[in-house]
Amino acid sequence: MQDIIDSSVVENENAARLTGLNRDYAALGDKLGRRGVSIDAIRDKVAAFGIAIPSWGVGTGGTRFARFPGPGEPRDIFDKIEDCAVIDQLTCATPRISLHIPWDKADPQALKEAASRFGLGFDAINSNTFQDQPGQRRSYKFGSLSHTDAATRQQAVEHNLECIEIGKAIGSKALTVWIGDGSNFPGQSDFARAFDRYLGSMKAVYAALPEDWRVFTEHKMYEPAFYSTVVQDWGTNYLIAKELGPKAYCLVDLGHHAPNVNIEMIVSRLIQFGKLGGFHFNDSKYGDDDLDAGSIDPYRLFLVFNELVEAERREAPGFQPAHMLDQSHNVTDPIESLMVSAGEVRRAYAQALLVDRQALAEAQEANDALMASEALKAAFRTDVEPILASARLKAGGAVDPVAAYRASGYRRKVAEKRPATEGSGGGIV
Ligand code: LRH
Ligand code: MN
Ligand code: MN
Repeated sequence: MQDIIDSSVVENENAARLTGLNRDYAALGDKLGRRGVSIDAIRDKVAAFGIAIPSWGVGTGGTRFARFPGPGEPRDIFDKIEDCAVIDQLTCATPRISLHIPWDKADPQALKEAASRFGLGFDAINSNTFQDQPGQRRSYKFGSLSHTDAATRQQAVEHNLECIEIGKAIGSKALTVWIGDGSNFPGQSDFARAFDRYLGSMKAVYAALPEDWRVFTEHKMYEPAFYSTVVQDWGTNYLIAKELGPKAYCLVDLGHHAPNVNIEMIVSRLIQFGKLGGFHFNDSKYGDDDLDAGSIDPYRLFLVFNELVEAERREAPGFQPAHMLDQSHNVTDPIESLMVSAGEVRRAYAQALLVDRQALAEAQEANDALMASEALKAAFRTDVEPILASARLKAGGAVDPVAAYRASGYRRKVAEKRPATEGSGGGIV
């Protein structure tokens, strides 16, 4: 397996931090031991927890108003795979990439070879019928899988079938479908008929899924349609998964809800009824901001993981969620953001593993609201960084991934061979 960052850089950076880490790990281990928790067992669970990197996340995303690209932007999917390899080399937390078609379209064999050189695999494959592509016969301006025109729907179905074929060739085991279909004016669309058309199209996609595949449908309350969206919330998403059958699951993108919506409760409901497919992790203050995971409301991320850990503990039927990031980086180096975000997701997982489940259950039974809340807060307040760092170190990664990345000069080096790209306005202002 090939390393992109010189191993001596990582070793030197780690050596400078080793004594401190060992002391912090021992102190935390002592503290957890008094609670009957084995720090090594938590560390091993964290080390086994992988998060998929979205291929589109390693380029500067920008907003719909402008994009300010940084130096050394990836030119194509093969550059993106290399950037993903750097993230995984240093974090040892991101073994798979989630591709978006047609953005990442290339010879599947070449994709597979490029990824496996770095020990990477592919997670869910994403279809795109929310944009028109050059030379496309029919436009998605007024919808895709739910379009009023049967030929446009058929084109969108065929695109999803092609994604399944590509996914099969590269070793994906799931298709994620998000559509921008909806309306901008009251009356523009008949809600029921549009949903019927969508279900009809998705049934055709579902029928083409291989035996061991799953399909994830992703809900989103608004944007690009600003009055109504065909797959607008978890309720509609659940109906879809139920209508389609056992291979259909709901995908929860944290940014796709109204502000203050209780997402952890949505997660609980989907788990309870065996339909949680996975996540697009990110954070937001206002809407689908696509900010870095854990950067605004880490407690919410922890509360989501509290549900996941509880489901894992009770071995909830059908519980096998896919964990993917879906972020847009506007002002940071995307590699740094993704490394930190993968760490934040693991942090929430580690903290949730520390919840005293018996104390929580007893407080719930006794209607002791304060102690129930404290059981969660005690775990959330624990600084689990030594656990995360130790998991990385043991797997051959960096104690401090951002420091090692900066010391490596990777961005400067790729900037020499990757030409600068132009920033662009969204053109919607
Ligand atoms: C839509 C979305 C969806 C797309 C991605 C690029 O807002 O979250 O997952 O595929 O962004
Ligand atoms: Mn998403
Ligand atoms: Mn989104």
